[in-house]
Amino acid sequence: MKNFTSVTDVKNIKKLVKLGLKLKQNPLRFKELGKDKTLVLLFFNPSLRTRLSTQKAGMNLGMNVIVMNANQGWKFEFEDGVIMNTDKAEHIKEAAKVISQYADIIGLRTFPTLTDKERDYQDFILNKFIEHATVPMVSMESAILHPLQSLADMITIQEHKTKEKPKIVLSWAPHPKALPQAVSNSFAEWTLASGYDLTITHPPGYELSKKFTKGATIEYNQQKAFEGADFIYTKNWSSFKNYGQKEIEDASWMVNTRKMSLTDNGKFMHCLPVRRNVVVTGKVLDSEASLVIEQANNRTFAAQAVLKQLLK
Ligand code: AN0
Ligand code: CP
Repeated sequence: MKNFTSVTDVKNIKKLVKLGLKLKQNPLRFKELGKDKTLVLLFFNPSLRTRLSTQKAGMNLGMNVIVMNANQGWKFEFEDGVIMNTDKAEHIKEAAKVISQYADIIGLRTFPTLTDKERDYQDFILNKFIEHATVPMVSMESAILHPLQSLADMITIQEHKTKEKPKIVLSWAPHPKALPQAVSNSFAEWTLASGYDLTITHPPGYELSKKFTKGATIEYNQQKAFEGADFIYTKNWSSFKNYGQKEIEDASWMVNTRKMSLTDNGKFMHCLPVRRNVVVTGKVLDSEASLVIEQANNRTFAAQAVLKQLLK
């Protein structure tokens, strides 16, 4: 593995999930592996889980970790050949090479514009970093994917599934803000690559990019989708087609205990942060069926598995 940006960077998903579970049993087992190595984490956007769990993962492997709020440094220019006479003080060409001299691995969080679909779906900023960095890069949520979240989700599903091929439902839910499609794209590509049975349910107009959902069943009736499900993964996303827009404001899509009762004793999942009583009722979040805290816990071991592979 050269970089970690998508499930397509992973040779063997099952093995990586197993490694995560092994590291969970004994997080400090490879404490020597990262000795005198430096992990630099750059955040262009807010984070609680990714920031702390990736830092913790590096520390568990014995690495030194430097975390930077990238918006507080010089403003970067990403375009080639421009006359740099605006507010952008530093070109990515120098910046990525400079950071690479201080780092053995670089992590990057960069959200989409939600206005420039082409730029976002090229994963422009992440790929500019990859182009100019000279060390491995780890996506800590890019414009279109969130692979560390999805790996943690696959670890969580592995721990809780009672069938070889569980029925997994990815359900759109309401949210006051237009959000990225990254978590949903990523969850779809990882569940499908893992060979699971995936149903995606959302109001018409919220179809995700086919690039990540090929092989999934699309069901516009949320209640029908929930029937017999083993896992309900809830997330809001803005429209892909009508790019970055909110199509409807339908509170009836909130997940509640009545909908959960249609499942086959299904577990509830969400990447967090989650808006209580908008996306899902507090009752579901506080119920035995909720895996959200364990998902967040598994972020450490997912990141540790990835960093371990990259350090090798
Ligand atoms: C972000 C998103 O939807 O991509 C981060 C989730 C991990 N969520 C919010 O901005 C609320
Ligand atoms: N799930 C997740 O990535 O959370 P943060 O945005 O807090 O990192």
